[in-house]
Amino acid sequence: MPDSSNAVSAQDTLVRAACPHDCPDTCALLVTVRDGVAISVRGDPDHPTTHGALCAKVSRYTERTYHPDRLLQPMKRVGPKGSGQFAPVSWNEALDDIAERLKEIAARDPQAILPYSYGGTLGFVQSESMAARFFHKLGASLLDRTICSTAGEAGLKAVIGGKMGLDVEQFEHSKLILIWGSNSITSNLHFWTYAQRAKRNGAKLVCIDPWRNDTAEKCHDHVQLRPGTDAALAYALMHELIAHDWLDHDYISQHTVGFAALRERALEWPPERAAEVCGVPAEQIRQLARDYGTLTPAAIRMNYGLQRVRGGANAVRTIACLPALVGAWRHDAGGLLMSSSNHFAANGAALERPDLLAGRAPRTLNMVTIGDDLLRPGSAEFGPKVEAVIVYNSNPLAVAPEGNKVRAGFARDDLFTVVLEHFQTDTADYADYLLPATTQLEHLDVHKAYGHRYWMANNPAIAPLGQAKPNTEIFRLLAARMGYTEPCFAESDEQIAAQAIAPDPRNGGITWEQLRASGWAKLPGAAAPFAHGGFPTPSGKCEFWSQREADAGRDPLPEVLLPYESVASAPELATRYPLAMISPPARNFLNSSFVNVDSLRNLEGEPLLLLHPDDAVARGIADGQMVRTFNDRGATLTRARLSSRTRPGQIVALGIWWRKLSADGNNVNALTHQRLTDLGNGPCFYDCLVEVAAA
Ligand SMILES: Nc1nc2c(c(=O)[nH]1)N[C@H]1C(S)=C(S)[C@@H](COP(=O)(O)OP(=O)(O)OC[C@H]3O[C@@H](n4cnc5c(=O)[nH]c(N)nc54)[C@H](O)[C@@H]3O)O[C@H]1N2
Ligand SMILES: Nc1nc2c(c(=O)[nH]1)N[C@H]1C(S)=C(S)[C@@H](COP(=O)(O)OP(=O)(O)OC[C@H]3O[C@@H](n4cnc5c(=O)[nH]c(N)nc54)[C@H](O)[C@@H]3O)O[C@H]1N2
Ligand SMILES: [Mo]
Repeated sequence: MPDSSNAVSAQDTLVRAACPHDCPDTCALLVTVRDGVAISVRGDPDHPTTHGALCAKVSRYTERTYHPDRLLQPMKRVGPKGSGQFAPVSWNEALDDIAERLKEIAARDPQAILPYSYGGTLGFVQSESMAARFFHKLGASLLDRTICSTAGEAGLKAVIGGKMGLDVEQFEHSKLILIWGSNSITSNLHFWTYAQRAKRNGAKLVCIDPWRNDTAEKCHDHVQLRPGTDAALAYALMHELIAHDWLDHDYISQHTVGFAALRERALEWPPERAAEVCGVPAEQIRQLARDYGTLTPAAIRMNYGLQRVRGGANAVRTIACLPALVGAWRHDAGGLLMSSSNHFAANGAALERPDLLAGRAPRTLNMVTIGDDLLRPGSAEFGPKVEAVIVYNSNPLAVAPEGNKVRAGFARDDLFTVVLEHFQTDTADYADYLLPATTQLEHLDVHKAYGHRYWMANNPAIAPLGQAKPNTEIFRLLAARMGYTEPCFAESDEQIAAQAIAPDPRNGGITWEQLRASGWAKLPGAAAPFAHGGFPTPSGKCEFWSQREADAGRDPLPEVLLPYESVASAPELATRYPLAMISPPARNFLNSSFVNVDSLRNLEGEPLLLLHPDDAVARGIADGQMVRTFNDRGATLTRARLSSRTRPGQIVALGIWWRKLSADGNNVNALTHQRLTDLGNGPCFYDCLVEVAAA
């Protein structure tokens, strides 16, 4: 850890970089380097959405990079799986052995090999470029990367055609902002800056969230609904918009499909009915509808928190109908933003080279069900038993649902596991080979964003530490050992980065060469993407009623689907496990990343369970006491915090702690299940019943 003063001096160099983390903000970074050491990471003051400010986590990025526990050499397992006992080996020995093992398995059936990766870095180069080429050429099982956002994506796609929305920079001009299923101060801090400006300009801010999170504390109103009931709330809002004729009839007739059918469905949802389902006062729903129908421009910042339940996609679908009804899309500062991903045109085919499959169609496994899938025997239906897993950019032992099954799967002695990592995570403890990967300061990358509209460049600031290598280089070396000779396996990171930005009008004329120098470049395109319609749906309109959904045998209108596990929808289960648990992110962690950075872990303290005082009293639990949270799938041991910031009947367990840094070697995912969302095959982390008892 560099301890020199981090005041910039004349001999320092300043490197333009980008935050790699799975967060909507994708900040522009300025890294100060002195004598080959990165001494500070700051937010670029000139980048509009970063505006010189970083979150607590990434402002400590040097602490993470130079952490004494960084993996700096390849390691081979010497103890039992899970024991975390390793001995150093050379790169040659590790790569030769891994290639031999993969060849041997592939000779039987390459689908027995599974890549497992997600959001450790969102860079195009270090995520699915060389890695995807490698697994495509191998013919390995494909991975459906569903663990975060695919339900919401499916919901948005059905109604507005894709992950597009209003420009985050416009929110300061909104007069009403609904922060729906998002704890902005924790997970979308730079949006919050715009929301605060709007507030100072007289806008009303409303947070729609089951618990009074830090963001709700600072909004004018908080609609504290039960998890998984958002579609009912949205339909009641429509009911009121229709009943009071707060509608933009001109926008509806020109740019939407299916209003008559939607109207009929919405009229089944008077506020009293939704109030019953959502557990909020009918009067509050009426007021929210009045605000939404009369304050212009009205903007919705919807985020992924509301789609981690059975009806997640349909909840997003229902909410996505609202802006068209009131014509909010006409305004630069109106409409909705969930993700800006599809404003960008990335050249996925060039990066990932699916053509290397050469006509083969390997099975696809869903990353949410890794627990079950690792424990499944081979069968005609499933295909071969999984014999090898290569994990990179992910920590499934901590983040995947039904963690006890995930652990049992990775503990299989007949499973060959390779983990590419910065640290010895919970997953790394189960590796046969643990390979040291570079961090964002040590490698090159190019990023799009899902919360703003800038392409971002990441220039390497320092040389790789120890023997660490970029993911790309590790897969390049493995490809060579497998005998893959296609020229794409010899491409440098620089050559890969240059292909990421597709030559597409959506990207304007942005090129990699320019981007590297400038650090960031904004997409062209109007602030209000749908002011004149032009939705990327089959009809070109906002589809309240979806022919595509009808053709797939599903409800052509958005549906209200209650959770798999809730008192109302699973009364039998609720007699044993009456408390609904949600587990959104802790502010100072990024999923399971940063949990091992001491200064940040100290800010979070220890794994906590927020419990309403009524529920605590009923169970004889005092504030600060250790409690056991349990259901049929598992149990955790955490400290209880009595708080009226949650509802009676609902607990909040902020995540995602490393198991091995928790009191009992378990984390919140010991309790979650592997069932999937209505559309998009996503996880249902916030659709989970439990019971709590004093430990
Ligand atoms: N500090 C920090 N920032 C992060 C992350 C992190 O771990 N830490 N993670 C990053 C990642 S990968 C993602 S996907 C995003 C996640 O950030 P968001 O997309 O904002 O999603 P969550 O944080 O999961 O949940 C946001 C809020 O939704 C609420 N919520 C839960 N269930 C429901 C529901 O049924 N209805 C409604 N209306 N609200 C509900 C939760 O209580 C929470 O306050 O943030 C990114 N940013
Ligand atoms: N209960 C519960 N579970 C959840 C969630 C929740 O809200 N509640 N949130 C879910 C969500 S939204 C998400 S997105 C997932 C996130 O799940 P993951 O994508 O697995 O995210 P992380 O836990 O941050 O783990 C990423 C790992 O990648 C490593 N890494 C980072 N950069 C690199 C690199 O360049 N190379 C290599 N080889 N490794 C690297 C990091 O060290 C880290 O250990 O978790 C999900 N799980
Ligand atoms: Mo996520």
